[in-house]
Amino acid sequence: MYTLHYAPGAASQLVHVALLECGASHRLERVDLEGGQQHGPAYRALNPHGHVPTLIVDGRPQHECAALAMLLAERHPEAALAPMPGSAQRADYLELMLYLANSVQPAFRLWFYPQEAGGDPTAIRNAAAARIENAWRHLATRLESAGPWLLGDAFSVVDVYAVMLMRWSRHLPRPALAFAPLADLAARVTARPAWRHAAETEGLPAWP
Ligand SMILES: N[C@@H](CCC(=O)N[C@@H](CS)C(=O)NCC(=O)O)C(=O)O
Repeated sequence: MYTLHYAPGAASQLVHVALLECGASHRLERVDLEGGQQHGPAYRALNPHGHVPTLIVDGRPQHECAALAMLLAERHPEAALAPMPGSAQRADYLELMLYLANSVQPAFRLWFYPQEAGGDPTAIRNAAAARIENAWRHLATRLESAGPWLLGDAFSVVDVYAVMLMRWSRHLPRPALAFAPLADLAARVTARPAWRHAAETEGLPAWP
């Protein structure tokens, strides 16, 4: 039994969808980000960064949404959420997960929390939006040449991760859905029962 500390529509959504895709037994604990619960001592004891998600795995709190999705894919191989070591798609899988985690998600952090970077918030947000738009271009090109999923023929946690981030761009100057291959990917992922169930449980407004 896993416990996911989450906030609606936050980085925890990737883990929530992955748990459902795996059919893994779990319970949810909502963290009130607006009320600052993530900064309180009880939550900081679980997650010293004061971020969601935190996933309790075998009694231990674990962090980082990308790592948690990869861990779940590994612990539940029957769900086929990731290419296993030695398979042909493994290198692309690792590359894309780390690309989303290292290049795309941090740009969203700058967009949503420009004050953390210091400097002029408008300039920081403009730079973040440009980086995010470049990422959409890169992913759209990839899907055009080798779709329909980001790893080609097989759905994986990479698709869920990308679509979660795409959703975050809905109020940016050029949202992901402006790119036709990405809009197609969003439609595929959000039609899956796991995404729909997570979105409903988290109370997210309809998207796309
Ligand atoms: N690197 C972390 C980042 C998580 C993160 O930025 N979470 C945001 C919500 S999407 C958060 O907890 N924000 C609350 C805060 O920073 O006070 C991960 O990928 O899990």
